[in-house]
Amino acid sequence: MTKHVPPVSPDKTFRTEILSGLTAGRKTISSKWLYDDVGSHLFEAITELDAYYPTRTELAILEQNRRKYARLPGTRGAMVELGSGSSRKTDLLLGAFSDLSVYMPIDISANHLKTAAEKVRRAYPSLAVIPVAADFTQPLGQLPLLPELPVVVFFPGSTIGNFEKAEAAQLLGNIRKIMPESTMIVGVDRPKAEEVLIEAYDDPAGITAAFNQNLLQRINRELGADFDLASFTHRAVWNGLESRVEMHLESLRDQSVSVAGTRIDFAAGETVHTENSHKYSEEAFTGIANEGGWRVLDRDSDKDGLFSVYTLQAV
Ligand code: SAH
Ligand code: AVI
Repeated sequence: MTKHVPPVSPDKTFRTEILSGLTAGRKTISSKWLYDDVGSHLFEAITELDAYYPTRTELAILEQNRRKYARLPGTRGAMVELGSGSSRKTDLLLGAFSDLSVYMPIDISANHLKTAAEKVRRAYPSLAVIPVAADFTQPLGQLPLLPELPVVVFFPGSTIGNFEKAEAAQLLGNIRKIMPESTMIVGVDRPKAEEVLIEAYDDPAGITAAFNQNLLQRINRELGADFDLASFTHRAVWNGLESRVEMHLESLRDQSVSVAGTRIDFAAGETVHTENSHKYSEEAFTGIANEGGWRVLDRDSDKDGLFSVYTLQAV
């Protein structure tokens, strides 16, 4: 059974956050809301695209180094995964972590999580699989208690890059507080040529555009809104100052939309900022990890220097 701690997207939280984001001076919606059932499937489709280099690059790094990661103390206890998605990368590690007894995937996308957890259960019958449908930016103290076991936290995908720098350090700090002696394996995307980044976040097949636009469809579905999808377009923008790719939904004309009974006005060219995807140098990520109370043990990258997997120790 999937544990809901606390219930993930009670309509009220979604409604409150969407309305406060759309009525702010600069319209912004947290990227965590991109992941309903449809969004999670679209994300999986993105990971298969030639243009989207992070998934295949991280998978190759994990595969190459998994014997080394299997020597981390936590692998003899419990693995807690943040933003586990399909658990495809996990499967690769679980094959090497033969002494692991508990796997706790945490994800906001409840149905997707349930399906992925069942698959892991079938593949590793002796592992206790405890899926937790939760928003990991909320107090994690409410997680089901782990038995007294060493813990390895797995945080792949460069999902850490979807947070503002200060929030990322705070999130790492919260994790360290509730899992004080743990080690972490965390995937981090690196800065690279702008053309490569824009192609990855505005792919020719339009899957990323569909992923971004699904947010408006979700708001229509769940909040009875009347967004006209043809009047908003996907934009991927490189923000060099912040070293991040930003996703926006740009209004193509002056228009008003009704969201949960509230009228929201858009000017032509105005955007809703829907995601940040930070690209960190070693120096920048080490700074964030240290601020969150973690020491860098090791870093592994592909030969082209596209992506890094760090191992961290809570201090
Ligand atoms: N780890 C997978 C999936 C990455 S996509 C991979 O590397 O391919 C990001 C995942 O994090 C999604 O499954 C999404 O549902 C989840 N997620 C995003 N924000 C979250 C939050 N605040 N709390 C819990 N899960 C979150
Ligand atoms: C999950 N996250 C790290 C992805 C990223 O690359 O920032 C989400 C994504 N957004 C557009 N494409 C993929």
